[in-house]
Amino acid sequence: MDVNQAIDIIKSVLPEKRFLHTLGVVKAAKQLANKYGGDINKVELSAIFHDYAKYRPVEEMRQIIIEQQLPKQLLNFHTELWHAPVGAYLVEREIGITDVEILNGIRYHTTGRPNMTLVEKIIYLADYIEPNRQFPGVDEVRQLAEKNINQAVLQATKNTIQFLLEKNSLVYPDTIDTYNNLINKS
Ligand code: DGI
Ligand code: FE
Ligand code: FE
Repeated sequence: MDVNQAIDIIKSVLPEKRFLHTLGVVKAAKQLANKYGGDINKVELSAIFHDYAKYRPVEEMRQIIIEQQLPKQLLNFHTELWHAPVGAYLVEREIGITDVEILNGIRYHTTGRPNMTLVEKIIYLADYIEPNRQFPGVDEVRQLAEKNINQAVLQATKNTIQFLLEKNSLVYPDTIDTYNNLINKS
């Protein structure tokens, strides 16, 4: 798939603000791929489509999770998590991308997972640090991303878990497992 064609497609399915966020993720992801040696073309396509399903109706996503045998436990957690695995499914079905590395970058961009591939780490981190993001702690993660990708992913995960705890939100097991896995590695 040609990158310009991919950009045109995503522009047509996202509101302006989310499209600008996506361009920021593409920029950050390409920088990380240059620094850490990731496959630029895969990283770029994964970044372009990472939020493909973000605006799908919740009921459509629920049906896809059930019918396509995505993890059932997603249904017991916040619907905000659903666009990542549902996005991976829809990007394959509707866009025709079959590359597992690209699809898994999309699938795990919200929660992470243990033993993430380089592409997965890059998309997860780029989504967190892209230039339009301005939440507390993001600059610290940006600085870590210059030096050590695992430490940056760990800090982003810690910040996300802390943010969820403050809100008394449920924390999805993959998010906790990402944290535990990176603590074991550090
Ligand atoms: O889609 P984006 O807004 O670009 O970013 P995202 O896909 O990382 O989604 C972010 C939201 O997902 C953010 O509000 C935090 C939330 N989130 C991440 N991990 C978990 C989570 N929400 C719950 N409930 N549980 C998690 O483990
Ligand atoms: Fe997302
Ligand atoms: Fe995003």
